[in-house]
Amino acid sequence: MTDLAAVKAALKQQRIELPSWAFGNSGTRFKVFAQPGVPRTPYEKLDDAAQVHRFTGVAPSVALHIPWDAVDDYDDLAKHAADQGVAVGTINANVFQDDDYKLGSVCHPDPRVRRKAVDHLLACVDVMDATGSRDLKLWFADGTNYPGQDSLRARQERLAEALAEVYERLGLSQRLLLEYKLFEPAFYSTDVPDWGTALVNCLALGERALVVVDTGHHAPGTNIEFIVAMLLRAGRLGGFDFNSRFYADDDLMVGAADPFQLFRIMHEVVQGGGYRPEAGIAFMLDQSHNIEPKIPGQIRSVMNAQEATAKALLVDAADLEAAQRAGDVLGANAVLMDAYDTDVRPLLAEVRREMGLDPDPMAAYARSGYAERVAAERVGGTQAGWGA
Ligand code: RM4
Ligand code: MN
Repeated sequence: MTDLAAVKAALKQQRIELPSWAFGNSGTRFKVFAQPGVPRTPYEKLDDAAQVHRFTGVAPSVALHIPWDAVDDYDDLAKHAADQGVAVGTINANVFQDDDYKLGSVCHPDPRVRRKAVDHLLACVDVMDATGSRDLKLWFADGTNYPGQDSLRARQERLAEALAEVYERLGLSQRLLLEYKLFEPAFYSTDVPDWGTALVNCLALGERALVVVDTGHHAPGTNIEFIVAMLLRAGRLGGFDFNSRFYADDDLMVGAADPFQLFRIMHEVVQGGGYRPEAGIAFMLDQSHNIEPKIPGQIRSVMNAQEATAKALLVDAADLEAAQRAGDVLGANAVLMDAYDTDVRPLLAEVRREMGLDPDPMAAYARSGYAERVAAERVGGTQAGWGA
């Protein structure tokens, strides 16, 4: 029997980090569609993120992307976040939108460009110092489009060298999270394409170097929960960038494409001890709301993550283990499916009520009038966007 009180307690202490870029305009390489009321500054992005936390109660931190969220005074930005009831979370470094980075950033063949990229990563650590952020998240667009274009091995040397310099600069309570992605924008080779490459690099750096699993960064059919189990075993799972994919790196709402996969991932997290706060795993969203309204898109995503987590917490671990040990294939599968097939929405509504929240965050946000208010207030200026 699963202990319902313990499940509820675990759901109340869940933490999901929101991406600042989810609140700005975004799109595909074909078109970025503007929406009314979109933030014009990093401050306004934090205001919007605070709404998601206000109605869900489990999203108290916001990841920044530098330079998209560059400001003059990071202390002041962190103070503004606190005033809104949220905190600045992970710092994401952007070394993929400058003309200099055409052939890569930290793996670029020209040492001048590599220096520029590493200097930006070091500047991101300065931002972390000012905001009190724990994690520096690195994703590199580096790779090649044509066989022979550059030496695959030399690029790995350059990558290792750059990462070592950044790792050295981190404070003892700061961590380096290395994210991998199968392909895109490079189409022939990518310098950090998979969890193996990310893990090998992290192992060489030290114990505060950890791998990030972006759920959208795998080939179709990849068993992501297996990767999660392996990284947890190795003590090197740093966090997740949650989103959904149907085809490539679609950045759709988590749990929208494959809620069963999300459940299986959360099951491995729970069974592997990764859900305990001491495990330090960062559960982040990395999404773009290109055609749907952004704040409700984030609220829905947080709710989807909560539902998958609730189901994973409902798995009867003792029954599952007994069936597994007995070699009871169908019995073990049934234990898992019983949890997955549970409608956890009433349980989550109860959890929210007990947290002093509205049981229906989507409806409560819609009623709040926030969307209408910011659409009226935020006229003039330049809307934030992901800069494509
Ligand atoms: C990348 C990767 C990074 C994200 C950028 C915007 O594909 O997922 O995590 O910061 O996109
Ligand atoms: Mn990501």
